[in-house]
Amino acid sequence: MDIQQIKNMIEDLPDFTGKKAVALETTIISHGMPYPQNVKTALAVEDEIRKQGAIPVTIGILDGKIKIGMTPDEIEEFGKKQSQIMKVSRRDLAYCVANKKSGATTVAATMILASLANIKVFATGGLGGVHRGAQENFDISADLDEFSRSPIAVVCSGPKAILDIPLTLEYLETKGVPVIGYQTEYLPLFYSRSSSYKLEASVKDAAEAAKIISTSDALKLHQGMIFANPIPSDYSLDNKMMETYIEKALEECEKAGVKGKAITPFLLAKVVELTGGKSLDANIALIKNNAKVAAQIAVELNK
Ligand code: PSU
Ligand code: MN
Repeated sequence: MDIQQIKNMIEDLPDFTGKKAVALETTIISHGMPYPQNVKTALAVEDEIRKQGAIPVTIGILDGKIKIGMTPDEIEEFGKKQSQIMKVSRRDLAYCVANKKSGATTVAATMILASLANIKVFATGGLGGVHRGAQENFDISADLDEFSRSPIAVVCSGPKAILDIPLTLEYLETKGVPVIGYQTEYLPLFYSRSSSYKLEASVKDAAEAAKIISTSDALKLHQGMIFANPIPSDYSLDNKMMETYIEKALEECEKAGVKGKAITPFLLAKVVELTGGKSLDANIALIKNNAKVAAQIAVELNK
């Protein structure tokens, strides 16, 4: 593939301006969940979006070709190949495309590609953020900086619980990123519905959320925002109990000497193991719920 071909490929990307589209990432499929639950979840999430009258757009890179709207077969392939597929964040994008590799996009990379296709809303599980011990290990997810670059609203259940939550909130504040509670005044903690972190902003429904997105665009802020949507109560796990599992997972991560982008997938898999699959059920429930809310916001945005 030469540079001209790559340029043509990007010009050929679909344009979702004025369409009720919801972007979906692929790292959660390939690196965030085991097979076959990952594929089943990815397809169920798409259905959830269609049910609300919106268009699901799963994003990934197949042999160097950017796919904005993957087919069920392509999703199946990503789910099966798992870590054989590159985990692609902002820094990996150009390398992956130029070398015709297959890449599963993180929140950051999905925000970039979704914005290229003029998608305004994106649903995921939990955000990357500032890791515990970041004062020493400098581990801060590229997801956070992306919010000050790509103009897309991300519906999630808060930062992943494995992170340092207060530092993540501080970082987002510094970057000027709105963190808005969806029907809650407190930050949801991924596996758990609530926390003691009081948010500065909240909305009561999708119409209010859509109004903030349109206002941000009208003000030409050209940045993303976060809608933090709590996990459904039937699946919410106890904060304190999860903390003990997370600490154990962090210890094992350190012992195994896991570094860089492998850390988050390692921790998520460890927590699934330690909770006997309960955290996986929670993760599946919350992402479906986020997809539903994201679709409702996309519908409101295009009224
Ligand atoms: N949330 C999940 N599962 C995941 C992730 C988030 O429930 O697999 C992924 C997302 O793709 C997110 C990435 O962008 O983890 C963050 O990785 P890192 O911390 O290495 O930036
Ligand atoms: Mn990291």
